[in-house]
Amino acid sequence: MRTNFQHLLIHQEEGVLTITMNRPEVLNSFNDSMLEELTEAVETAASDEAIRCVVLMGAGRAFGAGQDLSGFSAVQDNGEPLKVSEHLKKYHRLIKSMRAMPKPVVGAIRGVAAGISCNVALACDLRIASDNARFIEAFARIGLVPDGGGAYFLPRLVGLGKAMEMCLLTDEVSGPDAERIGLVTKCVPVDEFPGTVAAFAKRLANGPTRSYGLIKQLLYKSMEIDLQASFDLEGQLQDEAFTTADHKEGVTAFLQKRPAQYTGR
Ligand code: LHQ
Repeated sequence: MRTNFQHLLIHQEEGVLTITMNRPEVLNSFNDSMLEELTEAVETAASDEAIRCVVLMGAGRAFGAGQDLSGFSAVQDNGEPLKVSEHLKKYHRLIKSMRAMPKPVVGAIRGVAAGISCNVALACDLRIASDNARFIEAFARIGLVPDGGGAYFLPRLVGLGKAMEMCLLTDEVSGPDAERIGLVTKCVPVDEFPGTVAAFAKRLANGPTRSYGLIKQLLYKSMEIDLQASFDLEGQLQDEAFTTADHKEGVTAFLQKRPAQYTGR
């Protein structure tokens, strides 16, 4: 993994890759370059066996404020109307890569997560929030619809009623409320946030990584298929999990009454 990104900070330690979006002066809102760099970092992490958990966070006081609106206009430089759907395909690639990543992706949300940054946070497998977190489905504030998978992820996480409320009213959801409605795994005081995120990520990085990757596949796919198809998929994935070194280690450790030492293989 290269570390010389213009808009990302990269830190790798003990199986945890922390990617920090780093445009704090504009609350880490996305320009093209940060979006491309983030996609590259995520896709590189996917195939790097030394990385067993990815943490995504923002530098400074925010997670992210969505698309950088200062450089974005409905009319392009050449006077042609902008086809936003073409631009959105770049976000879709990022989000699909996050979901397909065969290891856990943790969103670490301190401060505001608005617009498409909120939805990138929702695309993570798990989320930890600080108590000053603010989740805002800000799109309707500027006359847009939720993009970046918000309409897909949000109702699945919190139910249609709450999702509709967040998208139509665009009111902020605080970190404690996000924990209460199941939008995040845990909300902690902001001074405990770095330690909590690090411990959470380390726990995941020390887990049975291949099993985690298969669990992601099974849960995400099962949201879209019927019971029989889910049974078929669970059989196929369990056949694969059964052959892993970590499964063998887990059973051996259980029988020997000791903690398992997973290697991610
Ligand atoms: C920003 C931004 C920003 C530039 C804060 N851009 N500078 C849309 C269009 C097309 C294609 C793709 O998809 C999308 C999806 C989207 O993401 S649409 C939604 C875009 N995001 C928003 O509408 C949120 C805009 N930002 C805000 O409403 C506020 O900044 C929030 C509520 C996020 C935070 O408020 P505050 O904590 O009060 O901070 P602030 O407003 O003072 O912002 C600090 C600075 O960051 C400020 O610059 P300045 O030079 O005055 O210090 C802002 O202009 C800048 N900033 N968001 N998206």
